Amino acid sequence: MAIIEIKVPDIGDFSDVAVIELLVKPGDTVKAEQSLLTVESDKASMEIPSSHSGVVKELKVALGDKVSEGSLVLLLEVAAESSASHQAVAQAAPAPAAAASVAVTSAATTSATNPPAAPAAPAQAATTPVASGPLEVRVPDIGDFHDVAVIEVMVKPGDSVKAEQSLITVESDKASMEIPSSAAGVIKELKVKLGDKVNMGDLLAILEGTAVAAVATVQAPVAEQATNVPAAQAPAAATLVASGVLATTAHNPTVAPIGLPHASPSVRKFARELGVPLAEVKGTGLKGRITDHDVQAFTRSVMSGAIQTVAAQASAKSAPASSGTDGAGLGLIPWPKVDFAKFGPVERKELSRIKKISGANLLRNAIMIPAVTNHDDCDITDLEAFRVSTNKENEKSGVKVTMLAFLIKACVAALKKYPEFNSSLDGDALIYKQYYHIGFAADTPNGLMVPVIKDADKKGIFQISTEMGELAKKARDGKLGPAEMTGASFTISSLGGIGGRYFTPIINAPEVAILGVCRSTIEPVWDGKAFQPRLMLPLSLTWDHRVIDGAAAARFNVYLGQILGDFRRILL
Ligand code: CAO
Repeated sequence: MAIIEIKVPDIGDFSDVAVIELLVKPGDTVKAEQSLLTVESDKASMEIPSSHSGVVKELKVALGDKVSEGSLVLLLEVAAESSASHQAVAQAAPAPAAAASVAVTSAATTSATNPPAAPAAPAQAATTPVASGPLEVRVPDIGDFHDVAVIEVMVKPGDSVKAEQSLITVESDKASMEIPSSAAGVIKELKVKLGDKVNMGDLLAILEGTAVAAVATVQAPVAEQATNVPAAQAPAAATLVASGVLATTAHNPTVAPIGLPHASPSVRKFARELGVPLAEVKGTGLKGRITDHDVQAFTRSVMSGAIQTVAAQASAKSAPASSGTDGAGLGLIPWPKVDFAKFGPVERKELSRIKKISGANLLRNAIMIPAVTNHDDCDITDLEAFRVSTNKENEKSGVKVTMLAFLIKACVAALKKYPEFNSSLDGDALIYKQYYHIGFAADTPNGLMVPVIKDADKKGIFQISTEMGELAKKARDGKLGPAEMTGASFTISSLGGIGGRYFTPIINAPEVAILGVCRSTIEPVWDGKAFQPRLMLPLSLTWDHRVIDGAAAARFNVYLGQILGDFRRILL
């Protein structure tokens, strides 16, 4: 075993950079390439990994310390032969950090065997005026970074930018850096978006306006150092190339860079993987820095319901209809944006007010309820014959009885037998309703409405039919009052007058079940000896699995079928 000193390697022109995160402590076993600490300048943060496997004996830096190339970071206990071989490597390579007894692999260079970074040389001043007109801004030489993700886009088309103003932030798993514009002008077109992977030379933006090519006496960026290409060889201004990471303004570490939460690249990566909005996480690290523990704590709070993300609050508030949501609060990928006009003529029409309201409710109910639908058929041959004869008998009354009125009565009987279908969830409790108010979906020119037949258990088929007719007419005329649409304990959605076989209706929360009914048809039914032509009614019962189980749903449907098959059972 041997103790070796781990020192800050060549980190380019960064000197006196603050230690903002300690990722290890004495006693920790670290692997080669494992990050030890995070340092940060005003434009970039980077993690300093260990070049060796071993056990941390002693930390030589504390949070907030300023370090530069060669600063002692920690003492590491390593296997003796490992120490010797590393010494050899370190000595073989032209020393980027001559004083280092053991070089730590640079976050940017990632390999200790890389040739050394170019000495920090001021980039050449190039204040040559550039003719006005479109100018291409490209990713500069960012060293060994390949396919780095754009994690932030700070400008948009139409924005005026100054030379050296940051345009985007890119991030690898070890470092993040801002890419500034090397020229002043107006952003005409952005060529990258969040999540894009970029490489040196990729086109970032088209800039318009009189501009001045890259800036004088700026220090060579860390990213450029990483390429080990002397500054003199850096891409010239054939096209306007954004210069690299620049230290032009004083950095206040208590304030995150514009739009960029104050966290190290690995923490940001961790947050991205979990879908955590870092801007909402309170940092408990040095000067408000967000640590991985903060991200974990935030995630736990969201999962336990203790807090809601801003996106979740916004989507709950606006509860947009159908395609109106971008799914952000759910961590979903964004809603596809398609220019339909590209494929043919189109016309845009706003959704009706009712569609917007019902859409928002349907969306919430579809997402939040673990719903299951049971399909079944029931024999209504005799009931239909009774309905037809009843209507004939009462022709003069002006009241026409449809199957829906019988369905309402049959459902009330089933709800009485299986009361959980007539309940609502209230936290961890169920509210069993002692009343039977049945909603029925009504198709209106403005969209779906659900009038409610109150106290259906106390009403006869004629009264229910009469009320249904009145309420359906009011719904179609847009004259339903709020009281006529609220208070349902169970809902029926009948498409029987239209057609179809089965469907999966969406539960009308806070109810826990809904019955969908389609058009009855004559079907051959085996009676044990022969096929008989029977009028079969397709049923689709959707239920909330938090409250109801599949067996109960099957029993409900069977019982409903028995009643509709022989309505006398309702008296039993
Ligand atoms: N099988 C066969 N025929 C049926 C039937 C069924 N299950 N249900 C109704 N019918 C018949 C009726 O007997 C009537 O026949 P006649 O014209 O010969 O008398 C015809 O279909 C039309 O009935 P209706 O629809 O006017 O009356 P209803 O009581 O069945 O329904 C109402 C009333 C308001 C519910 C209905 O008009 C309606 O709006 N339905 C659409 C509901 C809806 O949109 N649901 C989907 C919600 S999810 O988006």
